[in-house]
Amino acid sequence: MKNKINKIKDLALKEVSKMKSLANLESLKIKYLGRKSELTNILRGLKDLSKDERKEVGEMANKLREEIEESIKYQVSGIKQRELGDIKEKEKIDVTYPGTKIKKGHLHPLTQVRYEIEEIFKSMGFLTVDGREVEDEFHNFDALNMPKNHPARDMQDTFWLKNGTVPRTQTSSVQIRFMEKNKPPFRIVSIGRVYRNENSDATHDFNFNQIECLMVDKSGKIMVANFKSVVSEFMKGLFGKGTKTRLRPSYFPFVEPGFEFDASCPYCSGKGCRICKGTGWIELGGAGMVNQNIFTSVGFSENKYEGFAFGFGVERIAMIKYGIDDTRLFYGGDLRFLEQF
Ligand code: FA5
Repeated sequence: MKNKINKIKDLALKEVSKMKSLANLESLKIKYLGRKSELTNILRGLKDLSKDERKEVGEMANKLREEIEESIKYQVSGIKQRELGDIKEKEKIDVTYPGTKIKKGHLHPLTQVRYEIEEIFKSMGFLTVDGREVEDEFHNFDALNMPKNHPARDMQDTFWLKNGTVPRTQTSSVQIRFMEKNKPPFRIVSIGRVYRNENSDATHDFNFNQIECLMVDKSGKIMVANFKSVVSEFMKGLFGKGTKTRLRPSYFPFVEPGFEFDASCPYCSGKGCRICKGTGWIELGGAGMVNQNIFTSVGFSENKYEGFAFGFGVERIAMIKYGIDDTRLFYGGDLRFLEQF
């Protein structure tokens, strides 16, 4: 019996010491200490031994049991230590290692220009207001002196929606929305998207941004001279002090008289270059003194107020400012283009 115990001891301790995984150790524990193990059998059979033998074998078997348990515990803690070490090694953080640079985004060039424009107008006391991108026919056309069948509607080919509304074709609709709720005097500026059923080319798109500006006061207080001075301040703020402006007669149903206004080309200082197509001037937008029909369409009495309005394209301004020769680049999503700003 004593030999048997010694044999079990040799085998068990050897096997335990070689074991490298916790799962295998658990099987060994069952093999040597479980209910069906040889050692448990020996302990169970003690009652059949003589008194002296029982004492001696009992002590040996119990001692071995403790030894095996101890050895398994020791082995388990060794394995756990090793695993922990591996995790530490794997997850070790080297604080001296150079970090991964997080790529910083920036505002889209059109947004940058928009903020710049808003700042310039703010400095002249203009309030920035929002408009609606989807408009009804009244605010986009009728109230702006462009009733159904008016030939001027042809200049703004429109995406009509099934319910009779339109993605607005011009920010001039903001004039009407604002005057429906506010009485003069006021000076406002509004910037936002407009949509027209047009083919895209280097200077045209079906979706672009416009700036609308409106200044109104009692009759006799606002003249074309005020408009010229505001526009010229704006141009100087955007393109530099030397920039000149000029007006040319034009027609828009919501102004009388109407103009188109140009800025001297900031690239050649008016001498003529590729960007201004040799003319020395760049056309920016439309303008004029507010037609009295617009005031009456929002419920103001005729001839009580006077004011000026102008509107032009943000993309065109950004193109001139940054020397960009194709408006479609703004919407192409090409990072090689966008990262230059
Ligand atoms: C208008 O839209 C008038 N509402 C402007 C106005 C406001 C006149 C207030 C008088 C008083 P027009 O259709 O010309 O006008 O457009 C104004 C500007 O928008 C143009 O000068 C140009 O800069 C820009 N623009 C027009 N069509 C396009 C297009 N398809 N793509 C890019 N920009 C455009």
